[in-house]
Amino acid sequence: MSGTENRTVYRTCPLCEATCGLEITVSPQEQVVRIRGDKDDVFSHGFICPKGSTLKDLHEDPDRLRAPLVKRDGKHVEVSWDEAFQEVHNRFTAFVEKYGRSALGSYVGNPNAHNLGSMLYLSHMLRALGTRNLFSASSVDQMPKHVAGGLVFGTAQSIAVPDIDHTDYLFMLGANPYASNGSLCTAPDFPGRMQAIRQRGGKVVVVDPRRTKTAEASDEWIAIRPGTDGLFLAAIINTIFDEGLQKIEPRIASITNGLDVLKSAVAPFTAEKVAEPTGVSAEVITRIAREIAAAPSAAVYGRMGVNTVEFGTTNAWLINCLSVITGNFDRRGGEMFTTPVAGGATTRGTAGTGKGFRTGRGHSRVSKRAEALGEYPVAVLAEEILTPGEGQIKGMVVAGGNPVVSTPHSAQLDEALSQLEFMVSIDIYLNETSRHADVILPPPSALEKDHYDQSLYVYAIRNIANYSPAVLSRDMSNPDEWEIFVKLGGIFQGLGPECDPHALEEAALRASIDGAVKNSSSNIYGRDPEEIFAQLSKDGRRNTIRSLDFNLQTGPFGAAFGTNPGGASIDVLLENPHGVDYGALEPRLPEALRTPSGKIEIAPDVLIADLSRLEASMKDVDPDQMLLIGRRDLKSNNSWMHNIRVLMKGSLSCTAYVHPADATRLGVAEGDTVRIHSRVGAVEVPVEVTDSVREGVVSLPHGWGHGAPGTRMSVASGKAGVNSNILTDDSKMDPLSGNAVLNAIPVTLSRV
Ligand SMILES: Nc1nc2c(c(=O)[nH]1)N[C@H]1C(S)=C(S)[C@@H](COP(=O)(O)OP(=O)(O)OC[C@H]3O[C@@H](n4cnc5c(=O)[nH]c(N)nc54)[C@H](O)[C@@H]3O)O[C@H]1N2
Ligand SMILES: Nc1nc2c(c(=O)[nH]1)N[C@H]1C(S)=C(S)[C@@H](COP(=O)(O)OP(=O)(O)OC[C@H]3O[C@@H](n4cnc5c(=O)[nH]c(N)nc54)[C@H](O)[C@@H]3O)O[C@H]1N2
Ligand code: SF4
Ligand SMILES: [Mo]
Repeated sequence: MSGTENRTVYRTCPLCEATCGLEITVSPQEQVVRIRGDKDDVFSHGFICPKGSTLKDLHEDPDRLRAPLVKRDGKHVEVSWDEAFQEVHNRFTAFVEKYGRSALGSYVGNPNAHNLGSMLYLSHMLRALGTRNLFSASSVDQMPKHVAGGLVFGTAQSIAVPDIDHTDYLFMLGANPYASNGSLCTAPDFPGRMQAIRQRGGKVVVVDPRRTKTAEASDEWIAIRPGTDGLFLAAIINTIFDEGLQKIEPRIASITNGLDVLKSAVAPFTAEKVAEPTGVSAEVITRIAREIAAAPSAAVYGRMGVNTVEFGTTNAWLINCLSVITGNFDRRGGEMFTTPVAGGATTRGTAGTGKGFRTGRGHSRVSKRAEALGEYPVAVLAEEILTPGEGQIKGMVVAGGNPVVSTPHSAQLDEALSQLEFMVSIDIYLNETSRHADVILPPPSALEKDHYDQSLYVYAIRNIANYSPAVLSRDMSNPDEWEIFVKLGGIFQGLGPECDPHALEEAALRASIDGAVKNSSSNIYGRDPEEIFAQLSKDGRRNTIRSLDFNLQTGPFGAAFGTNPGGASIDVLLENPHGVDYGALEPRLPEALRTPSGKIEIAPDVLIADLSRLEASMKDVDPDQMLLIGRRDLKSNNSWMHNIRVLMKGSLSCTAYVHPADATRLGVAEGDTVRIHSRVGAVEVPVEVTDSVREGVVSLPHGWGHGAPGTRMSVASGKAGVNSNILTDDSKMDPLSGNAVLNAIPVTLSRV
């Protein structure tokens, strides 16, 4: 593109789940001049956080990889794309001949959830690998929500979203949207929306061992002992039943199985009994139960702090239960399912019934952990690599992930990856994980890719659609990210390094069209596949935009290729660069259910049975045990944005928060270095003494610990911090989902 004037374009920020609209000014020389919030964005209305404008810095970061790297004699050297794919082909072919595909593994990281190319095509590559050893960041994150939602409502995507814009009472556990901007609750300007609850006379209660900014901005902070939310939630539910405060809507009661089972199963959890282990008094528990029951509407929302603990799935489930029994499920101001514009598991197939959900279709080789969502828990990845025997993982493909920093007992995984005989990373940096790769394939920067949040809009507080074309055109000799995945898929299928990703993509799209026209629940049932393909391909469209158009047109608001004029399509989104708002969430039950019974299964056997483990956990609570919890900072993003200078200068740093009483007991003062020791490792880190953490709790951010040899992140290395996952324990897990335990880790502290 050329001209003499700046141009202004709009692009959704891909950095976190808030999906803020950005207004980006680009000079005639194709330089980004300015990035600010898009005030006309239908969802974010101009909101932006300090990270949003750094897409320019990210794009211009000299350390960001622009060409593939191949490891030769232990050093990464730049090669051409042809050479890189040839290298992958050669190494892959030799590897599979020697070990077979069962020795392959893969890990998929968080940025893929923010990436259209990944959403549409990553699965092609994973299938082509032909291995069951699939891992992802989901099992250090939200897997418990998928499992609980799946068991109760029928699909892994059956995760209800708190209707924060309309609620009268927000009860929030283990979430810090003032730093994270919300998660599995896509809501740009979550803090502003939270304040609006209070301004309209509602109440916000935050349950967190730390007085976060979110807690400070709420009406009430409950400083729970880490890891004990399950007891707290069970006691709230029990209190509601016990006092007869349940008010289950008749509409919901008639489609819910197991309410009586639930009621008797929570009976052992009285407020009096759980008060000591949770550190929350019986009075507070009882009052909160009454408040939630009495509120005109209440939304219960739990996130990382209640998902990444030993009772992660139980917590996610109890939150659903609390919502159902107080009449808040599937109604305005409570929790509802989104109607994703590009479609999703709750909009496909037969309305109101389905195959249901289960885990355990296969188990990991070494410690026999159950599969969930086609994956094994990433906490067992290192042992799968390190333990000899049939099926031992000896080769890995890592896509947009940094498990060496982000998964538990990370020193062990670091060692394991160094022993692999074949490793490919698709990554924009040479970092702690990709340094182990034989070949690193860097996708273009975010500004050079088109964008649509197909994944995050599934969990948004409104039904939104917003498509952004690439802001800057890329050097066309560099493949787009989708192209890397499809090309690798071709290579892994044995089609050779010359295979054409465009042809493979077209074949896949044609297969999707063929499937839809034969599916009686599709809005294009019975149509001519050639006609559909021709419409999608108009104006020479292909690849991401074309596949997305297919999803939009066949989605719940879809234009259906002419039969629903004005319905959702890429044409409509191109005409609306600030996005299209398809409205607030609406009740969707029973239509959104996909359980075999067509009902809400409020008391699944596995969850009920596991309550005995929850009950037993009460006696394990040791009030003198120091517990480690995590922390996020607004100016940081997991492990990979510490190379952005503007974010790193100033207050952002890696420190341990310690309560003054603990500091006195340990003899440490502000700025001293402490050694934190867990079962699996130890780190040394400066202390900040603050009463914002509960006594007995130490808070350390994750995503740090840079500067490893062979990495290329000059800014991050200059302020390296320590990796908190050196301390987290890979042997601890939520048994129901396989999710890692990242919070409530027993540690000891000593002065250095
Ligand atoms: N102790 C502790 N550990 C945690 C957490 C915690 O709270 N506490 N949080 C967990 C959570 S919620 C998550 S989601 C995980 C994240 O875990 P990961 O996904 O493994 O780690 P990230 O830090 O997100 O690393 C992303 C990687 O993708 C690369 N990247 C960035 N953009 C792109 C792109 O556009 N394309 C490609 N191909 N690569 C890109 C980055 O360079 C980086 O290597 O960490 C988890 N780990
Ligand atoms: N700035 C920024 N934004 C991000 C990210 C980031 O790294 N930086 N990461 C993104 C990602 S991948 C995700 S998944 C989301 C996560 O989004 P959130 O879940 O909102 O983020 P966290 O800051 O991890 O919040 C978890 C809270 O749980 C508390 N907590 C710890 N243990 C317990 C416990 O046992 N019980 C209770 N009740 N609370 C506990 C912690 O103190 C913390 O305040 O954020 C996303 N947004
Ligand atoms: S809140 Fe998230 S989506 Fe919005 S500007 Fe910040 S990083 Fe981007
Ligand atoms: Mo995450």
